[in-house]
Amino acid sequence: MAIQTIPTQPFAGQRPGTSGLRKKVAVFTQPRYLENFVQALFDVLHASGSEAQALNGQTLVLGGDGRFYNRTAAQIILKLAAANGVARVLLGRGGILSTPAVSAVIRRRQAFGGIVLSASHNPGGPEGDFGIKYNAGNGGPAKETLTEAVYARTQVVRELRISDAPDIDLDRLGLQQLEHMQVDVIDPVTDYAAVMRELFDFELLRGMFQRGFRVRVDAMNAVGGPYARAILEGELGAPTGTVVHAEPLEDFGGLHPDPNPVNAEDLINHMQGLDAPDFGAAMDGDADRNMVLGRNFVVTPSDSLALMTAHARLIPGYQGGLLGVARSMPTSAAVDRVARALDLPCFETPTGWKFFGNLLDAGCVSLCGEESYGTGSSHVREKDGLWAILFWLNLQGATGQSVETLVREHWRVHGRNYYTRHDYEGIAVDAANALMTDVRAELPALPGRRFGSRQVVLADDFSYTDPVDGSVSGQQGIRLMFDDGARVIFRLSGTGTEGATLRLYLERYEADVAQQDQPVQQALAELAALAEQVAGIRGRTGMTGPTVAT
Ligand code: VG1
Ligand code: CO
Repeated sequence: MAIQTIPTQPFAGQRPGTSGLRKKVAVFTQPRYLENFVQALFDVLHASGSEAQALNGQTLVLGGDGRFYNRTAAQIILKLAAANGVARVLLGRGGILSTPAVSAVIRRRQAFGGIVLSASHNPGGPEGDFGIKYNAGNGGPAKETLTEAVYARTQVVRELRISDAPDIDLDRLGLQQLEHMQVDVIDPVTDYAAVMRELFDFELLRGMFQRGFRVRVDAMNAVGGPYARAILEGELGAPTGTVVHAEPLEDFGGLHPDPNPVNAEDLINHMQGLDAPDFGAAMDGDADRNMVLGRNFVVTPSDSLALMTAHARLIPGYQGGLLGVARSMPTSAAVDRVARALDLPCFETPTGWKFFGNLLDAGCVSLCGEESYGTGSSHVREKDGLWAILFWLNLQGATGQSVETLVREHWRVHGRNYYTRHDYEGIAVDAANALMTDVRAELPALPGRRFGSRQVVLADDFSYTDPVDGSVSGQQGIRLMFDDGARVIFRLSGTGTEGATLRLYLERYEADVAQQDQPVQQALAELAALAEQVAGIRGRTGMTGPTVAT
């Protein structure tokens, strides 16, 4: 066993996006591609300064969503860590840890940081995507200053420090030695389950299952399976089979673990019909996203956040009330109305969980959410799929009401924010950039302009100044806001690996209960047409409509 110094050449394009570095497996498996990125990360973490204390002698957490290349990548990272002065790695057994579990382990064990191996909701398998993300000592995704420093370092990295020791046994719990570094293989669920026990009324949930409350959780052959099984079926007594597609598979069994009504069609089908369970839910590849459904009823993520905010005091972990709430800019303003009613501070951040970190750390907010099926709280620094599922279960238990009744009552009290996201996938990068540039150029001329019954009151490119550290993030999405509260937002995805994806977010408010039951796409058709008029999406992309509408 020896530590080697190996020369390397920089790769172009190793800039992390909305959530870490994501590339095709074929890109990641090139010799030294992963090594370069991780070495660059370690170099930056070694550098002294306010951003990061030295990595030497520290503990890191390591785990991933189990997709293709997860195990190989874990071995490589361990050997790099051992050669770069890391004292100890807490590794999820089999290289497995969900994203929220990494966050929980970092926080509970006061680790220096952690590495998540996941491309989250992106497809897996040899033809699919792989990803890597660094989380800091607060358990949350690295801030942009750090990811930019890592990117800069990848462009000049010339040397790798790596051990030539044999692979460790990823599946054997307990301590192993790699050079001077200790590898502690831990059960992936234990720490996470302890956090859930502190937040929810497990007695109440056990009683629900005893009385025959029926749940179907679709883990989509991804990493959420072992967590949902251990907690729902193991600890709470839900019948075996409550969690389906529960085995994490390297290619997700061909499923696309991006829970939305399109990809989770099987779950949607099960939730319809006379014999449907009381409650259904799905998680994504790394188990940080959630989709929740009642019998014959799909909950929009933005509504989910609003309802959680409204009812938080019914949940033990939040019975003292919330400090405040935050949502990403494109997320609907449903939660804003609840926050106003409860007199809670409400923050609007750019897309990506990393922007919630400072607000959570500073005690400004307790709940956060994104329209992309992500909700979470101050218990970790990631969005958390199973947490959201347990929250909704606890809420149903505490109120005795069904999902549909809860949501409809919410609309009656607060009004309904009709909401949809249209994704145009696989657009030529140049065409997507040109669209954004051209719409941006039109912005000064838009305020005051009428489109049918609506008038534009604000047209800008969202820029965010972090209230805690004052950092500024510009060009976070083009938004058109109208005099009736409606919004149209254009944004390019920062998680894709092929071409560009345009996301078009549409929202309008409906206070009239008699008007709250329209099909969503119909209710927003006028806004979709307006967006087309402003941006000319069809002409520019040659597409006749969105790839997916959720
Ligand atoms: C998407 C979502 C964003 C989410 C991000 C990571 O980003 O829109 O809300 O935070 O994915 O989620 P983008 O840049 O493609 O729109 V996950 O579960 O993929 O880590
Ligand atoms: Co995810």
